[in-house]
Amino acid sequence: MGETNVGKSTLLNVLLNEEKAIVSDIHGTTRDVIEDSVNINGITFRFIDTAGIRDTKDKIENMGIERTYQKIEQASIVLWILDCTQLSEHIEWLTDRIAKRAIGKKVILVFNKIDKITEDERDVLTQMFEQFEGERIYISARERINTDGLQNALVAAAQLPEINPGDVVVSNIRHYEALQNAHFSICRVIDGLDSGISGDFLSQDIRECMHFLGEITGQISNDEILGNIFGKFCIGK
Ligand SMILES: Nc1nc2c(ncn2[C@@H]2O[C@H](COP(=O)(O)OP(=O)(O)O)[C@@H](O)[C@H]2O)c(=O)[nH]1
Ligand SMILES: [Mg+2]
Repeated sequence: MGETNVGKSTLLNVLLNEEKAIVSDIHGTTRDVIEDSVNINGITFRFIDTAGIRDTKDKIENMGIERTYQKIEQASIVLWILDCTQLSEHIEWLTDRIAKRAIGKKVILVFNKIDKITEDERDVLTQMFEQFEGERIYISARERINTDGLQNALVAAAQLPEINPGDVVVSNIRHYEALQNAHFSICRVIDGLDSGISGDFLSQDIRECMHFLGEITGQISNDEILGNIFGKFCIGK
């Protein structure tokens, strides 16, 4: 999201590697939401290009702006695009409109059109946004400067857990559920030990934990598991 003409649609096209959205220097070109998915480093991102936020009397454009606000609320990561050459009095106005809708989301400030400013001007920008806590990144969407840096920032913001070669990966949903249940019962045992409850109650939870582990190791085959297997493999009982 961002104001009109900052380069949101240009960036969408770069990220999707396709001329999906219309780019022009006319303010208010994008009036409706344009979205598509793309895979970056194994993660599927759904990018949503929105109508630029500005004060306008145009009824249709205002409907588009309302949709922009709705999309901010739905998004997990908000890319707030700013035009380096047009950092205006609007920033405060815009902050008011965005901040309250982006609570709890990752906000990345994307300074676009760095091809048009000098190093010194960039330093001034950094100072202007000093109090802003979110991550910031400098790019040129049109000239494709540091757009790969933005992609890396997006992957980092998605915060998927890293899988290392030695890690155990649970790929079967039945195993996953059994492990979770085993975990819950063993937590109850630990709580019970802490509060000093009697051995009878503890053994009940320990037995339950063993039962769930047994569902994985194959020592227990109850009706539920059979039901699960028949359900999954479409074999008649
Ligand atoms: N110099 C420069 N111009 C850009 C850059 N990105 C977009 N533009 C231009 O800015 C204008 C508005 O772009 P657009 O993507 O339609 O902006 P939107 O309204 O935010 O979607 C167009 O003329 C683009 O060619 C950039 O990185 N550098
Ligand atoms: Mg646009």
